[in-house]
Amino acid sequence: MLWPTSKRTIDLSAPVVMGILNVTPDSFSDGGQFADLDAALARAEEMIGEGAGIIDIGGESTRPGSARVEEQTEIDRVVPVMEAISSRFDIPISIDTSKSKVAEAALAAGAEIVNDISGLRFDERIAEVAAATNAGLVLMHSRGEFETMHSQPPVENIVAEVSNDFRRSIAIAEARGVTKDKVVLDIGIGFGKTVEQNLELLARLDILAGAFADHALLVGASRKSFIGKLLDGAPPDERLRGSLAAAVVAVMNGARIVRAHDVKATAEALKVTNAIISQS
Ligand code: 8Y4
Repeated sequence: MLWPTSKRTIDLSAPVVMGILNVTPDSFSDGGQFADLDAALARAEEMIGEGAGIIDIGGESTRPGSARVEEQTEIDRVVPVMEAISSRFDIPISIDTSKSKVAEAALAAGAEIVNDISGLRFDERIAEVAAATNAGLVLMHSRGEFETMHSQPPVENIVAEVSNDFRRSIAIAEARGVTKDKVVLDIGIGFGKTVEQNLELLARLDILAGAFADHALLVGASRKSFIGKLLDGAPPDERLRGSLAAAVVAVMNGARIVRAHDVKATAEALKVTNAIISQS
């Protein structure tokens, strides 16, 4: 399986790790812009050495309780980082945003994939911006508006809902000029889902992989709260082993890309997983 972007074709025949690079301000840092940029570059280089195949960069936190960030603020945060990384390293960069203006600026600064956690529900023009440069487009499933997406009432059949919403997102993307081969789908672990629904989506991912065989699937379970809840309230820095279990199951059930904080551990676990799958 291959994923064409504006700059290259990404080989998805073996699992790919998408490393997470947050450029939201750190309340403990007072080093200013140069220190932030230097830290981002160092982390990007480290993740590349650890086996990342894509780096996902976001300037707006989507954690429960986070406020929306102004468009220009988000652009000012991500663009210098994208320019610095893309000029120094040959690695695909995705822009984690649900705003078309931010996506446009990021693509001009060296990004080649748009990762939209709203699946085109917040700003459909994201699709036009992606189409204009032949960028890759990740359409993630989520429920509710930005402020309420982590507190949605549970739905009766989560696999059916995700499947219906995927169809809707794909139709918008295609209507606005994105070709099918550019679109990767993501079940959106933790976005408006109960612990049980997150588990069900991972357990039944093979159904979605079969139903959407034209599209690669991406899964991001890394350090998410359902893992903390299953591990007796473990904090995010104690969720690595649980995150690896989720990543392995996701790939066993058809995921091609895994979004993760801990790139080295995830890449190793998925290398072994893929060797096993390839032998069957
Ligand atoms: C600790 C740290 C615990 C971060 C939770 C989190 C996804 C995504 C996010 C995903 C895609 C997050 C931007 C939430 N999750 N994009 N983005 N798929 N495609 N929370 O699952 O990492 S942000």
